[in-house]
Amino acid sequence: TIKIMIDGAETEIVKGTTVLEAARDQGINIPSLCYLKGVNHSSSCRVCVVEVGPRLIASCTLIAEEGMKILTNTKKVRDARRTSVELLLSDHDRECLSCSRGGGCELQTVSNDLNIRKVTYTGEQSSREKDYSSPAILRDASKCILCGRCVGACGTVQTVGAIGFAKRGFDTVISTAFGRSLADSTCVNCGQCIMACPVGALTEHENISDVWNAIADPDKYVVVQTAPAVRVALGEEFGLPVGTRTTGKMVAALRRLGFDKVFDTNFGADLTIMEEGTELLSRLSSGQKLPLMTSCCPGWVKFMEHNFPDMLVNLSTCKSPHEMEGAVIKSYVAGKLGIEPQNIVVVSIMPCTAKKFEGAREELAHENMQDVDWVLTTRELAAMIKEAGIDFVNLKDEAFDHPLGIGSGAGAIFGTTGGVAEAALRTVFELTSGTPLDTVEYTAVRGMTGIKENTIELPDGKQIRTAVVHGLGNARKLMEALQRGEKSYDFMEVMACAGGCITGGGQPIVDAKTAEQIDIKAARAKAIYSEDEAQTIRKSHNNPFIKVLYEEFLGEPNSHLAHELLHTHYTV
Ligand code: HC1
Ligand code: SF4
Ligand code: SF4
Repeated sequence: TIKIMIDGAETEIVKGTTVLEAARDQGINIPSLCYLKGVNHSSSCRVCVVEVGPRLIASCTLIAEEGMKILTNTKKVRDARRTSVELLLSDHDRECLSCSRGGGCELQTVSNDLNIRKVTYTGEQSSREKDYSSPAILRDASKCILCGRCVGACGTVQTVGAIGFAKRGFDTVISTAFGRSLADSTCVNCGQCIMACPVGALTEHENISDVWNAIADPDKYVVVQTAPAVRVALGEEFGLPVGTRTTGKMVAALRRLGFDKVFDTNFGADLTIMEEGTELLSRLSSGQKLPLMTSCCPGWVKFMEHNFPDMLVNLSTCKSPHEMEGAVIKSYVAGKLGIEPQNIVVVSIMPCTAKKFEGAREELAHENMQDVDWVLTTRELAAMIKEAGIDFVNLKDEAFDHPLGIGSGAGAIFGTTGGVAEAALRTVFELTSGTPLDTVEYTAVRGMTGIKENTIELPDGKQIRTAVVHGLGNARKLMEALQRGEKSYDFMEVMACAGGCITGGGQPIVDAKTAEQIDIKAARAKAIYSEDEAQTIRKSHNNPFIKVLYEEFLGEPNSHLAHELLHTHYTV
């Protein structure tokens, strides 16, 4: 440890700590904008300056040294911070009342905290370009403050590098390579740039009015399904603590919004396990196309298409759970309800922006109909609930509709890293042994380590060498190791977002400071595992309605009909 003086008080800190971290530990709230722990450390905004000797220095990149004397609250410091923020505001589209980031904007918070009451500087305005090309992500340069947090998320964390700084000086912008549209870039639609953005420069491509229109259309039967990770985060949009489970309230709210049926994507996840588990066993016996790689994350699928096209054969042919569920809704359920599939609109509520892109992919259609018509993020669902005037926090719990409203605990854990692997192992193990498993928890695939390796021995002696990866930077590392022949597996679960879907690009946005204080991933993952523990049925093959669906309709896993409806191929 070393000793430093902050505002006249001596304090002992760990060597290597930045002045910003040291001050925040002392309860001194230094404002900042461009700093995002683990993502961006560029000190470009200069809002976090402090006085050290005669100089004003950005505290986010300043490593404290023994004996350093730091002043965080002098007139000189306050004036400099205010000037930096005023300059940002002078070139910012200040239509705050209609901005999607509204009260959650970090620029608004900082400018309020600094008591900025009017913007003194006015002058030339830089780029006002808006890019609406992507079905998933919108970019609005008029809101951009050039902090670089999105560039860190996309380049450093995800290793996609679809967006970066371009041009110089006053003309500097965040842009794609060669100024292409985002839809034409290497962007995989993961939305991690949105999660990093402190303002409203990056948002999802909203489909709220499309869904309101469908609900209002008397000729349409509108069915909604909700992803595993939505229920453990939606409450945050209504002020509930991170990690609150709101499954019953979410269902009640969806009914009040006017959806005709409220189904659970956890059912689709169980169906995926039946299909993918069977596919794994058959690839294991043939020894072909191993490792089998999961295909439920559309960010990962597109990352593969751009970066590892020769390994696309390794992807599971399974559609993702909500796509499978959409296909079942427009075939089996349509038949049961006596409704023409063309008159059914399937809406998926997802923690994910890439699912918007996935929903529109031609590989995910059947008889010229998309399996899923609209995808809304957790944030868009919250916006609809607010618009409808529903008092979410005080809603009484309601249950999902039948028949696609039953999901097992195995389906529930899909929402966190390791969940798909654990769910698959529960079923594959039991189906090969023929006897029930005593312990259902495979803790080896749990936790937030970036790459988790584990070998599972099946009762018949077969081994499944498993790797669980989350975050595309980790996925790239592992894929390159596979290519070099340094690694070899039978089964790989890959999720584009660090932590899995619980921190997907469509989830409630957590500001930079809160993210330092609360372990968001751990809190939401804990809630997901509680969802699993609360179920009496914890294995996909024991879901009673999965059994009925195979008996009445699909035949058996990987049957001809199952292939036609529930599987696809990605090629480039
Ligand atoms: Fe996910 Fe999935 S878990 S992809 O990560 O396989 O979005 O939550 O719905 O489809 O089930 C997302 C989450 C989600 C699918 C499932
Ligand atoms: Fe990069 Fe993901 Fe944002 Fe696309 S959505 S620009 S891949 S961070
Ligand atoms: Fe979407 Fe989940 Fe993949 Fe993230 S990990 S891109 S939220 S499917």
